Amino acid sequence: MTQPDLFGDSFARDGVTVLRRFAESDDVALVAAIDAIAAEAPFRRMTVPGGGQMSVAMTNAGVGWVTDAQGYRYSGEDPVSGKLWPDLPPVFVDLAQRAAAEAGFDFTPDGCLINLYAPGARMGLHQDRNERDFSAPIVSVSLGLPARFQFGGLRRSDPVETLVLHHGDVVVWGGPARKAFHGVLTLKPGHHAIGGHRYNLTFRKAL
Ligand code: MD3
Ligand code: FE
Repeated sequence: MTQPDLFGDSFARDGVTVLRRFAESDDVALVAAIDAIAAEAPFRRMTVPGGGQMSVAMTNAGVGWVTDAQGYRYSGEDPVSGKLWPDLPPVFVDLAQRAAAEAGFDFTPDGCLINLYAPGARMGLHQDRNERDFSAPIVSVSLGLPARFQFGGLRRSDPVETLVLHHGDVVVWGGPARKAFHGVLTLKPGHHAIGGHRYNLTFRKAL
């Protein structure tokens, strides 16, 4: 029998490229960019079509992902302010392009969804399928407290593997991985130099 991956540090699935600590040297610039975005478009806990409120707080740069009673969609405008989402900062675009290139993709994102997990926040198993072009990968960047990320298959009922994502880890999700079910287990409290929370940036080609 295969040994369970207790440390979550090895993970091999078709279409998944894990770049450990790839973003670590940019962390200060990334957090400053997040702060600047959040000053214009504050983090908010969105409502899902079923009427519940997400535990993860979100904001966006570039093309933004939103949910409300009407459903999930991408939009150029922040529904809270009625203004365009802040532009994608160059430090975001550059990082996403370099990470995607490591995985063999020529990728330029048009949007970034920024997730803020306070302790207790989680994200249930879901697929990302509001994007127009599934040949483009999604690039994810983790900052702050570690998360237990769950990666399944093409059916909700498929078994999931747990991958621990640490500060600075970047993952490129393309090809067969792009439509896989995934989620994040409840964030445990802890201490980190950037604060007692976790950010996840997901770079997308939404339109
Ligand atoms: C695999 N975010 O924003 S990042 C999301 O940690 C989302 O906040 C999680 O799932 C987070 O939609 C996970 C890793 C990730 C992101 C998008 C994916 C994995 C993915 C899309 C397709 C397949
Ligand atoms: Fe997702």
